[in-house]
Amino acid sequence: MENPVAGEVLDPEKLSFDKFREEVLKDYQSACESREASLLGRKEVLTGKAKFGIFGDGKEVPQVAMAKFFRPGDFYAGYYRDQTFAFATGAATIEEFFSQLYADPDPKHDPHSSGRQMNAHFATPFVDQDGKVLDLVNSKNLTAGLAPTAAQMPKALGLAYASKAFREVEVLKPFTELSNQGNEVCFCTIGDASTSEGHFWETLNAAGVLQVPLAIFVWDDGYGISVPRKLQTTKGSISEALKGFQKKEGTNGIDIFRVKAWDYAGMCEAFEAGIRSVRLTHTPVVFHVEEVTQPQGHSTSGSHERYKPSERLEWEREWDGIKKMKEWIIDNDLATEEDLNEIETAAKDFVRDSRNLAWEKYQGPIRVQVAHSVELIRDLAQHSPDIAEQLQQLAQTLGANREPGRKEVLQTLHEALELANAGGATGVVVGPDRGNAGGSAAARDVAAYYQELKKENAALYNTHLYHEGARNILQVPEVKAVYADDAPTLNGYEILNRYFDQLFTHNPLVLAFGEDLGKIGDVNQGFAGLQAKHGAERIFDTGIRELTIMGQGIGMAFRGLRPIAEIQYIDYLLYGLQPLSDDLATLQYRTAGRQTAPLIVRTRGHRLEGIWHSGSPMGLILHSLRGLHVCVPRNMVQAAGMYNTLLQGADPAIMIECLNGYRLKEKLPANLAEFTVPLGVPEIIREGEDITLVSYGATLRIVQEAAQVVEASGISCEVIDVQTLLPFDIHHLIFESLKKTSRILIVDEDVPGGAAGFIFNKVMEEQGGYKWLDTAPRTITAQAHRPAYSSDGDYFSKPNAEQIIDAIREMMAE
Ligand SMILES: Cc1ncc(C[n+]2csc(CCOP(=O)(O)OP(=O)(O)O)c2C)c(N)n1
Ligand SMILES: [Mg+2]
Repeated sequence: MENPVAGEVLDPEKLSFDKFREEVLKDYQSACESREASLLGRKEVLTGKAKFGIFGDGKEVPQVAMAKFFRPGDFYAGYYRDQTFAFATGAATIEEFFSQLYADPDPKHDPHSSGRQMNAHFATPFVDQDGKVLDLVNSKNLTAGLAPTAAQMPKALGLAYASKAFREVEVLKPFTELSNQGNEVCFCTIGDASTSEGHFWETLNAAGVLQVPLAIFVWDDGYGISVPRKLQTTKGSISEALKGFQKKEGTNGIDIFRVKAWDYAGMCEAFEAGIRSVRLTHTPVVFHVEEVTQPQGHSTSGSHERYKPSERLEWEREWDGIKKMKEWIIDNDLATEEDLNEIETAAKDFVRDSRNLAWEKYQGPIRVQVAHSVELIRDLAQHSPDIAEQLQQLAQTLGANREPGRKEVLQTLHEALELANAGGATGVVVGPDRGNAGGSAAARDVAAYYQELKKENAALYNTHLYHEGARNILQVPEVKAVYADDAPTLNGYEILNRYFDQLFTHNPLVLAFGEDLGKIGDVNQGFAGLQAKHGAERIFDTGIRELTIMGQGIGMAFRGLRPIAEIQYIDYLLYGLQPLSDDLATLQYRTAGRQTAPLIVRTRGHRLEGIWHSGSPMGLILHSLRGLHVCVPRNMVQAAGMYNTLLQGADPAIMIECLNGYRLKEKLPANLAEFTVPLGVPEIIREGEDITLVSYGATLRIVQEAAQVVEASGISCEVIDVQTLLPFDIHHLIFESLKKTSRILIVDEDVPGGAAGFIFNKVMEEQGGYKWLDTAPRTITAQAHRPAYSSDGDYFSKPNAEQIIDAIREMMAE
């Protein structure tokens, strides 16, 4: 193996003195520039040019030291304090930092979030517009920041785990475009207070067990906003509290370093040794960086004088890292005070220029919109004498706005149109869609521009929830399942088992893991025997840790793998929901499509037995996981087809298999590894004329039972399986069915108003289904309480066939 740690040297004996000095001064310059960005950034907020700011002042020196050891191919998962790291690694410029602070939506100006995230949430590109993974081996890779404390931890585990997989899984070794033999380290940062979160502990425990190249830097500034360390951490010290995790001879575990944030040389030494070791041995490491300061307090939302005692504030001034670094440089004769003062002055100028550029770039296009709007409104005024004065006033106010936003432009145009609508003497009328209908030519021009800007803004603010390029899920071609004449009939779980066997044979990038998934092949035997066949590195057991199983999957998916991560029962999804909702579901949106992690979450649910083994929290899933696809196959053949579809796309998804479907018989398709079930396309599984019954998953079997019963009375039911809840019926097939039947009953085993409410909204409002109704539409759902145990409990808690039959009869009689 190539020496993975070559080049990580800051030893003056190995570098020429000049080179060493140059590097130190460059670091000093980076630290000073970053400090200036913090100081100026805060001013921008206080003067109203930006809405909110959170800055990295006080954390500069640790971060320039950390950045020295971050190599191309490495990954970063951190939080909002790491601007210095982003600047020092070249992942962000100071101008971009200000663009993001202003929320500039132009991706050329804020390439990290296109104005969608608060400042200091950095992200480098991971995929191209068509969802193809970029050359991550030769770039420094920052995964998109997120605000919930410790939310970076779960994905960090997965980013590091991928290196282990690339190093150890035989079939992954040829993927040299994705990994350099697993030599990549995931750098993860966290604040001292955020280590109180369960995320931190679960991640650390998993990393200690798994032995992955994860380097965690704890920025210990003694506070989480106003709450001091002693209320956060056992023994008031995270490295003390972590001692039992320390790796020893012959054990697994992690290495722990303690360093001081003002000690530039000490940190360089510790980081060098720690990173060298983690890269080589995959033993995780924690750097407890103590005595960090926070000169400007937590954020622009308040002042730290409210909670920090004056002695602490005094201490922070005295032990400011940049001040100490300056003293160290002078003491070691690396530069004179004058040299350093010059660097500081240059840093001020540079940051001010960057700020000015960012502001101009942000305001430029808006000013063009303002100028054009003013012109159009003034023109309208000339043609509308009765409202001329008010229109002139509108134009005047907009034109005089010194810091206009896109919102103000649109609001002003709308107001002008409202005035025109009110008529005045000209009788101007512009349609409610603000389109080109009616009104004078001048009014139509205003309306047309309003429309144009609305479209433009929608493209800026309302795109990229899902992948929009060549690997868009709706572009995956449909390949129908084909059956041999003598196709065997198997149990559902056996269908899946054969499917996964073929999948793991053909697709080396797929890995599957979860509780009881490896050795016994999952609790319903979908993977039975497959670990022995495909290897314990590809199909494996994990600890009971849903949160970090999800994070592990997310991180691996970031790195070009196609993980299938299990939640054993859907009822336990809540434990893993936070990273799915906050991180995964928002990822493409918050990076405007530059990052994606196409994780497939596999779980099983719907009716079985008892409060925690029969859940169907589909409303919860639908409303917390926009940004994932939600697949609810009625049987395992449909599930296999959906897996095939998902694996061709670039989006994440959750697959909910029917718990009570594993032992139902199904015919085995001949093209198991190839056929696809298109997402968003419902299937009519029983044709009928009188009433449309809409459902999915396990409940469909009860719906079919009911349809069968009422047929004897001459009632013809059309039964529709929606197949996927997100996307939902993209061709409006349910609407087409309603045209024929004029009656609709939605059956769902979630709580009242859950998924049934979602379907109702889609069909009635989005599809306009109400137009064809002869009777009031209905839903039948589970009860509001959790389902009681046993068959009777299930019967009286979940929808049953008799309820459906009665509802159909009532609706037919209405
Ligand atoms: C889950 C969650 N809870 C609360 C917050 C509000 N919040 C933002 S930062 C913060 C304190 C974090 O302190 P620490 O981890 O020490 O980082 P520091 O800001 O001191 O660098 C809190 C409570 C949040 N962002 N996320
Ligand atoms: Mg803190």
